[in-house]
Amino acid sequence: MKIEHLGIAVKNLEDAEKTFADVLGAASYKREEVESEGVITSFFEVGESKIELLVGTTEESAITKFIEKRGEGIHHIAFAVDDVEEESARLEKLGYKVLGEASKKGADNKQIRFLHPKSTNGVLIELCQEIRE
Ligand code: CMX
Repeated sequence: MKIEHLGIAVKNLEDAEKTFADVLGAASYKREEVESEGVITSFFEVGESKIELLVGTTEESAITKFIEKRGEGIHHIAFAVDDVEEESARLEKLGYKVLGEASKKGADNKQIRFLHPKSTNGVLIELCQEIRE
């Protein structure tokens, strides 16, 4: 439906929050830890989309590994979808490598699922659906 957010892997959250607040002219509106993913996130609004800064909190965190291997930078693109399970099934059927057995709860009240970057031109794609209570 739209680019929900761009995920950026950073080494130091405070420093990166200052940089992006300077660039965007507005401060981060929230920080949220996603313990199951080993990350702390920090969000900025950019029009109808967001920037999500991500710092790893454990050695096993995908963000820690990403930074070790590739350095800081754009980590993923998240597309807003109406139904994450439906979209995952559609893409799996088309032969894309959809990660995990099912969607899981991510930051910012989203149900999320990833497509492996090796099946999508080297770009990690997150499908994310707003959780409707
Ligand atoms: N973008 C592009 N390529 C990436 C990548 C990324 N973000 N992360 C890893 N890769 C590459 C690696 O460099 C490696 O490439 P080579 O084989 O050429 O060296 C390859 O993918 C495999 O990397 P790996 O470290 O062995 O990782 P896995 O295959 O086990 O898993 C991945 C890779 C991308 C699915 C996983 O590391 C990941 O990032 N999962 C998403 C976790 C995440 O972002 N959680 C935060 C959620 C917060 C929220 O939004 O709610």
